[in-house]
Amino acid sequence: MDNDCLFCRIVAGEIPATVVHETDTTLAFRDIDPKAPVHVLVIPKDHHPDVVALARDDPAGSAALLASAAAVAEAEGLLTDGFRLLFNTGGYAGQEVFHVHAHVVGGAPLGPMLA
Ligand code: IU
Repeated sequence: MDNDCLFCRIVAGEIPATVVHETDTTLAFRDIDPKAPVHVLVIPKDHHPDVVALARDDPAGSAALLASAAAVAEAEGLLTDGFRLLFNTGGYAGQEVFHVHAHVVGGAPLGPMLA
């Protein structure tokens, strides 16, 4: 755990979040500033700064994160019409929280790309 990391502190229960899915290694919770009717963040409980580090350092954790994102999409009713699964990675992409997180976004037509 990184005590300076917001998402590590959510995993530790120190900061509240609306949790929608949890496994031994992952946690999914609603984004506080949703960009669509459904906007859930899916994270590994272990700290990795971005998806590149996760893929390099924890392949099993990468697979678990994708499986949790798929479970969230199904539970949120997104499989019929589709959804977006997105990892902002680094400054140019606008990554703000440096604990890897998958955005599961859907529930309405999204257009070609998130703003
Ligand atoms: P990004 O991919 O790092 O840009 O996304 C960070 C997301 O974390 C962003 O959509 C925020 O609304 C969201 N978020 C949150 O859900 N809870 C928080 O306490 C904070 C940010 I700070």
